[in-house]
Amino acid sequence: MTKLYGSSLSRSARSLWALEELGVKYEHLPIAPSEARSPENLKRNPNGHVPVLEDDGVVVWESMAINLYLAEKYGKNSIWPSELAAHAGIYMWSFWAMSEVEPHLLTILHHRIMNPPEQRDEKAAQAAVEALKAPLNALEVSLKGKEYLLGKNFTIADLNVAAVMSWAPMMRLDLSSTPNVQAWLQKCLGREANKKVRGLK
Ligand SMILES: N[C@@H](CCC(=O)N[C@@H](CS)C(=O)NCC(=O)O)C(=O)O
Repeated sequence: MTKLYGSSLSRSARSLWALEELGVKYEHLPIAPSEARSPENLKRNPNGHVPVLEDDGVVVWESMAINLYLAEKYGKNSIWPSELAAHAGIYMWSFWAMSEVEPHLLTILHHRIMNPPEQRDEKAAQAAVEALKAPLNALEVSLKGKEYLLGKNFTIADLNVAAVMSWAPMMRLDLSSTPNVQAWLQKCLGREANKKVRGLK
C-alpha cells in the first residue's frame, strides 16, 4: 500500500508528479501545510512538514528523498536509468535544485506573493533574482545541445529540478536570457503526469 500525505498546493506536488509519472497506484491524503504539525502528522514526520510517503511500511519524508526512492523502486528502465554515472547525475541535480535554486525562489515567492503586502520587501526579492542568475546559467550551459539533463531521456533529475522551478512561471520570473532553460522547463511542466497533479486537491 502506498500513501502520499500532502496537498498538491505544497511541495507534495513534486512527489505526486513522481507517483503519476511512474504509474504507481497510491492513496492521496491531501493534508494542507497548515495541518502538517498535527499530532498525527508529527508521528509520521517529526519535522511537521508535508510531503510524507508511506510505502509498504517504509516512511520517507523530504520531497527529493521521496522522489529518489520512488524512482529507484518503481522507475527502472524509465525515469531511473541503470548506470551508476546516471545516478550520480540524478543526485547532483536534485541536491543542486534544493540548495542552489529553491532558497532564492522561496525568497521571491514570499516577498512578491505570499507575505502580506506590508511584509513584502522588493529589494530582497530583487537580490534573490540576481542570486539566481549564476545557477540558472549553469543549468543553461548544461542543457545546451541536450533534450534533458542527462541526455536524450526524461529522468527523475529533470522531474526534481523542474518541480522546484515550477514556481518560476507563477512569480513571472523572466527566463528569456536562458532560452534552453525556458524551453526545457516548458517541456517538463507540460507532461501529462504533471498536468494531472495540478488538478488534484
Ligand atoms: N525540505 C522539505 C520541506 C517541506 C516543507 O517545508 N513543507 C511545507 C509545505 S510546502 C510544510 O509542510 N509546511 C508546514 C509547516 O512547516 O508547518 C521538503 O522538500 O519536503
